[in-house]
Amino acid sequence: MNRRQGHHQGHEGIVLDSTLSLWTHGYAWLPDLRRRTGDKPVRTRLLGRPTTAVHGREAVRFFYDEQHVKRRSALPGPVLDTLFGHGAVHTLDGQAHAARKALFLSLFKDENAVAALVERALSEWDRAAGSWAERPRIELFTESSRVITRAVCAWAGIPLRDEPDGPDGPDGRDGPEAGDHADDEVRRLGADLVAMVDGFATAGPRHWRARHARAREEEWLGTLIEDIREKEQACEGEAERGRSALESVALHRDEAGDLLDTHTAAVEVLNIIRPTVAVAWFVTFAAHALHRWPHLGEALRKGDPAYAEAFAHEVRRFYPFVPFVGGLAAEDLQWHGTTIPADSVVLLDIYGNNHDPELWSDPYAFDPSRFLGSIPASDELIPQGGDEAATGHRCPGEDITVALLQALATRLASMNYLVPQQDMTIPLRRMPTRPRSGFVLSVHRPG
Ligand code: MYR
Repeated sequence: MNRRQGHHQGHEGIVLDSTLSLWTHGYAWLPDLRRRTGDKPVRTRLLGRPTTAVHGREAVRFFYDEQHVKRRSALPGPVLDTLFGHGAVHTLDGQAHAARKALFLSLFKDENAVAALVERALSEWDRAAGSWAERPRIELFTESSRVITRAVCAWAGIPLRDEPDGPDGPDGRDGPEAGDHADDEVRRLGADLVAMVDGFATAGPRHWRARHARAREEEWLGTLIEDIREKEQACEGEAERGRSALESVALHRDEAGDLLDTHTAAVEVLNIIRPTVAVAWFVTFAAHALHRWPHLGEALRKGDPAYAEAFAHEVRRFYPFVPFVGGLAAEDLQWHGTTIPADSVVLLDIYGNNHDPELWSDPYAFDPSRFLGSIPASDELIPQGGDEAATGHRCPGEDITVALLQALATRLASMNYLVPQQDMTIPLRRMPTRPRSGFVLSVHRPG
């Protein structure tokens, strides 16, 4: 684990590039390589670059030490074109990262803000559930992504667009309560946000859908940001009022005191709303767990928040979502007898960690009670990254994820529905994966 000025050792040339194997094996790629190398760190090549994959609690601390691993230039172009966006907080280190991260922390680490978002999501869920009962079947993944899209946009102060040239106004926009047109907009925006996540790890049509989705939404959010900046200039000198998340990003100043350029600001607004909508993956996994192990529903319906939180943690641990996270070695590093050359890729095996028998007893058993009565350590449960959100690169939206998931899973467990025959297999070769059917259910009309 010591850093040192060493030599690059035999990394190039003899190790075959694993990129194809990653695309064909998906979540099993790193765990398979690890089984083959025994306890040694996995050495391979990814997208032509020498790569070392590490795992375990000590590896989490090693990986998140900024002296060891840097983010700048680490993320492959196709991942930025789709998932995170160019110029995103995920690509920053040091002071620039700390200044940008402070913006996300101010929005996501405020208990009242988290509670307000959960409340909105619950009322959107209840409203939508009324309409689900009118339909023979619904697909939970898509429906929950729309529920969360509507909630997070209202929460973040993002007005949902009207139809172009539609009847509701000359500027082509309207508020979140705008009825049918806003419904269309929720459908489109929700689908675009889902597409950005769905297309980051494939070279096929899903990738292109993701790129188009990102381009479309970056452009739209850019116009909203410009509007806010113009209005702010016009109102200069007026008393400051509470800012929405959208306004906070539009008016955020970086470590040099400058506004973000419009494109980067749009990227960061997407980095607020897209991961929030990605909670739909976990909601769908929660439905899968409730179906597979019905006694969990009984426990959730008792309404104990500690159990609901434990359930949410277990969904995030058990089901495959983030496969791994990566960065570049900041300099030549030593890791358990292996030299990691400067500028080579370092991966932290998230899926492997979540199922590591050294960390979890019976890791392939779904058991929320493993999280009852103990708060998981920051280097132990890392489905959304390790270390601390406040000082490092851990996901700042983790509290929101847990709070939303526990609230929506409890609502789901309390809903009266049937699960028709369907293909709910979760293919590990697909990244990101989910039950193939999207989890179809048939909601009973109350009364
Ligand atoms: C989100 O929308 O931000 C939530 C989804 C996060 C998936 C994270 C996947 C990380 C992949 C990193 C690839 C690194 C390759 C060097």
